[in-house]
Amino acid sequence: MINPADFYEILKNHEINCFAGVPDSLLKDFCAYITDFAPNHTICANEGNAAALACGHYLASKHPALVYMQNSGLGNIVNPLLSLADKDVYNIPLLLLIGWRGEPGIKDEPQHITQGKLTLPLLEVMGIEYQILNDNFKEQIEYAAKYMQDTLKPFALIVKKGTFDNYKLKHKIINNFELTREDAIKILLDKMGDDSFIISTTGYTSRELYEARQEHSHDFLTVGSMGHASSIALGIALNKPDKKIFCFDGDGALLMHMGAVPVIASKNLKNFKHIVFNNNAHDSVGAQPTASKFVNFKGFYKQVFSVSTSEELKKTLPGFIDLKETALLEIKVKCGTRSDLGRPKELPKDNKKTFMGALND
Ligand SMILES: Cc1ncc(C[n+]2csc(CCOP(=O)(O)OP(=O)(O)O)c2C)c(N)n1
Repeated sequence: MINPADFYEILKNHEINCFAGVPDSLLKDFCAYITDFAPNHTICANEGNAAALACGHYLASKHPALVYMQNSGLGNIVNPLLSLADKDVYNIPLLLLIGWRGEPGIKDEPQHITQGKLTLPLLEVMGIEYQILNDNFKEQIEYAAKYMQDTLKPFALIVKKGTFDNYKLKHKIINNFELTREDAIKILLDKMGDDSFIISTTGYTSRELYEARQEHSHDFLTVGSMGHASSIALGIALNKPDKKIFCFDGDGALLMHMGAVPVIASKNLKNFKHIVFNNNAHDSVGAQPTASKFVNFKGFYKQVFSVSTSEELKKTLPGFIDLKETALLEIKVKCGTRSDLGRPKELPKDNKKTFMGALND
């Protein structure tokens, strides 16, 4: 196992001292370490932003930055890798640190299986050289640094489950909000009525929604595709003007593809309601901060509500639900979930089938 502090020191020795990325559970200990110690560390809204930031860092410092991400972020990063950093475009080096979810032979959730199989082939087809990170990390970083210096090309280190030693974040986000996300979900379900359809975001939100309802036919639990739940909901709401469509979002997911918001607003839908559980963190992968503290949700739609207690939530809900226009409800919640939180028992394909059955009934 690699001690995150040792890994960080070796990177620094090679003048890799800018860090940018989107958190991942496999990288949680390293992410926590740099959150506590690296002066030049930016937690980005999506992986493409992180690659672009790294390119800017290189332009200004002549040193490559490290971009960390879960392999599901490869989709977001392909464009800046191929049209910015690529050797036939600006030819800019950056060191990718990629958490390998869905590694073949290791049991994982359905949304990681194909991505896991294709992680190495995707890098190969993009012409990105890589190594699987192991205990010889000193030599590996040395090799990567030399490769990047000689070729000015990106280089990737792939991180298998259990590669890093434990490191516990010291600078934890402490928000004192009263509500847990799970309590907020229960209050929402109580007031929304059984005929409402919910498209919920990836991570704890979907898992908690699944546990909170006995009957799942009205819930589309988006297990992957972080940041796209609201656009899935939009596609449904446009087709079903008589059905009440709710999107349950996270602040990290909302920020990842925030461009969806004005597009939803432009549709002027009566039946679309957007709800964001704002804990200022990527709670599902280690509670690393998001930038949501710096966002004023008030401008997102014409009607925006913000609550932080169960009392406020109960008071606000009837008016919010009955509004005949798209609106956002920000629910400020604390981080954390139950240690015995389960996962949906049905496969995503079965979820789709029952959901479509109810929606098209
Ligand atoms: C494209 C992509 N990048 C990264 C991840 C890893 N990931 C899964 S859940 C999550 C955090 C989501 O944060 P937020 O939406 O605020 O919800 P919370 O976990 O706080 O409830 C991340 C980064 C992912 N699934 N997809």
